[in-house]
Amino acid sequence: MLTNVLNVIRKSDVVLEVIDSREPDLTRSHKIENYIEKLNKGLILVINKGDLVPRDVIEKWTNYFRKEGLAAVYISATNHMGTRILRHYIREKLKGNEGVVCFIGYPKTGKSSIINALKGKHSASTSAHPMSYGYTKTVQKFRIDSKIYAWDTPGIIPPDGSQLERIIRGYPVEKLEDPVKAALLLISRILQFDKNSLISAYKTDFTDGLDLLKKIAIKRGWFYKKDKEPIIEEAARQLIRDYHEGKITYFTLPPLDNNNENKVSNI
Ligand SMILES: Nc1nc2c(ncn2[C@@H]2O[C@H](COP(=O)(O)OP(=O)(O)OP(=O)(O)O)[C@@H](O)[C@H]2O)c(=O)[nH]1
Ligand SMILES: [Mg+2]
Repeated sequence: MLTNVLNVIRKSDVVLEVIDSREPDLTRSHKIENYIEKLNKGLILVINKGDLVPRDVIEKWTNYFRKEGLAAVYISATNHMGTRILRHYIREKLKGNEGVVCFIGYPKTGKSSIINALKGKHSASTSAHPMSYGYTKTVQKFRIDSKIYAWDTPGIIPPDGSQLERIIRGYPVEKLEDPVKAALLLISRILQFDKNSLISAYKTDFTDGLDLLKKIAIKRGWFYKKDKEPIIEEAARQLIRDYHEGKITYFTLPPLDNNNENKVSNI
């Protein structure tokens, strides 16, 4: 899988690393970024799912990455926000020449959705009901304008890191040995930032993570036949899927710099 990512990077002129606006830091891969730098390829950090966080938050992240010296742009593939600017960034990196770009990133960050948004047509299939990571399995090349071609996919970076990081990075839900433990980790992460995001996603208040999973199972009518207990494992898998499909909205903030400066516009 990783070989695929590296191969597609080698074949491309510009690499677009797609990250999630809710967790920009956790969905970045420094390992892959170092590799791109060594190959001297142009890199653009694409902060996707911008519709899930307030505009000023995503601008702060964009500013933070730009201060690191990265070309960063925020978009929402589903709302078609920022696609014009992204196209502009790609053209700039290609210096007006014809070229091939590739989209890489952890599973479910929205690589195929961005290609669709750039093309304006449904040409790269997306995983609305992701059953496994690596939904896009074949290498396909799409023309996204008269001079720019794009590879969809082999750009999937295998989810690595701590248990929480692997969940946020799209580790396949059906492969989780203990989905409840995984969902509880994700819930406690979200609770650090915004309990209301879970209350409004599931239309119920709750005392703790386990209580939320029970309530989700009860609402959906998921009960074991034997003892009529709620199937919290199924609720746990559902919550993780909902997270990746963008049904849970919360935000994290970048570390503040010394000047407390965070404002930037997306141009
Ligand atoms: N809210 C929101 N959801 C998005 C956005 N972009 C993608 N999604 C959702 O995120 C999920 C994954 O999108 P894909 O485009 O299939 O992601 P991918 O990175 O190609 O996924 P893999 O090919 O499986 O790695 C889908 O449920 C999309 O609808 C966005 O900008 N906003
Ligand atoms: Mg895909």
